[in-house]
Amino acid sequence: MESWPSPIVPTLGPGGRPVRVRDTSSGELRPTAPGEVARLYVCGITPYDATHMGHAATYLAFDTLVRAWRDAGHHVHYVQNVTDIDDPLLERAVATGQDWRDIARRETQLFREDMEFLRVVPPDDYIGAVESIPSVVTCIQGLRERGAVYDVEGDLYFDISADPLFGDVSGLSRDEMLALFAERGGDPLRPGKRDPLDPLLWRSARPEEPAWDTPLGHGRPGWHIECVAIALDHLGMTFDVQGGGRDLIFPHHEMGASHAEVLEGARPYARDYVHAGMVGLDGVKMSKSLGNLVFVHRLREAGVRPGAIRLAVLTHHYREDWDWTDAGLHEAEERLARWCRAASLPAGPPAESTVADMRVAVANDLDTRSAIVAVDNWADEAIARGGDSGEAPARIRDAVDALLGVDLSD
Ligand code: 5CA
Ligand code: ZN
Repeated sequence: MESWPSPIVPTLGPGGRPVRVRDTSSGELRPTAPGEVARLYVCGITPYDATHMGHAATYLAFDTLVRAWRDAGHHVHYVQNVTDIDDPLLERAVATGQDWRDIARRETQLFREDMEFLRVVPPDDYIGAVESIPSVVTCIQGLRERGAVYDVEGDLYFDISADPLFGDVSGLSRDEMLALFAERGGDPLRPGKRDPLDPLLWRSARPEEPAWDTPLGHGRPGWHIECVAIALDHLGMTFDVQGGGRDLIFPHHEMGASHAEVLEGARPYARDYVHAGMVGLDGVKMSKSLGNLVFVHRLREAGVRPGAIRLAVLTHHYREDWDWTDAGLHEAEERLARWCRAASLPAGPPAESTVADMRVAVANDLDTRSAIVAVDNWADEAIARGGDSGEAPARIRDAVDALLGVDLSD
């Protein structure tokens, strides 16, 4: 699929720091990306509705990782999927009388426009589930050769007992897994399954549902195997970071790791599993199914600047759960105005220690909050000095742009 145009990311030269992130599986803060190329997979949208601030916050978290890695001197190979065939799309199509393909096309295009507006660095490979069906089929055939697939009335399931290390991504108890599996698209109660937690790999064709002719029969892919097929195709085994929101830890990332490790007979699937917190509205997780949403395109249409949206998100640590509020957006707009004012003065305080503090902060588990405090301090001093003496603020503008994606010149 087409990705979206990239913003220009300034380079800051020597002095970038090695990046550490918290890995969900081990619970540790770990150094990332030992190689020259940092390999990242972030789970993309299911395009049945517009991008809300929860999605945007998750993509901004991983955008910060991309920027921190680049600053540390890595080339980044970034892959993201689009779940352009799945139950929620088909349900929305039935509910609204539209073609599921038109919904997917329209909402994916809106997502691209939102990401471009927010100055998010695009993935190098932006891959749809539908275009990946041949790869999904190859993966399922490979799992079948390893004895990890069985049939329930024509649908194919993954046998989690094929993976002796099943559960090591989430570290959840079986009861917790069962509850989340039922809540997040699983079918623990279906008769004929060997284990209630076994996930669907392939769904045979149902009347009125789209299906593809493949060596596995007429049907469509399950969810977890979609991301595995795309990640293995484009990044290969043992890539650096598997990212997404916290709601994907179980079952999605647990199942993905399990599929890939059984298929490849190697581990780990990803070195680190990194998860962003959930963004809510008035104390409730923002979700398409609940309808309590703040859409990026609505803010865009209301004339809110992308830098203000970025700062409203990046003042929170990416791992925390937080609520989107008008007050938070207003505070971010005021901060952006103050930063722009400071950066437009002819001279200001020396930049280098502020830039160094920002680089340390983002490399330390994407601590954008501390990076923002460093810029606040610089801006306060610049305004207090009144622009009479000191350094030109170009270096600060570059660092704010490179690391936080905020353009102070617009
Ligand atoms: N297509 C799948 C992933 S393969 C999917 O989860 N799509 S989604 O549209 O539901 O979510 C897209 C991304 O936004 C996921 O990483 C998800 O974890 C994240 N996300 C969803 N809701 C929120 C929220 N309220 N706060 C933060 N992140 C969220
Ligand atoms: Zn995914």
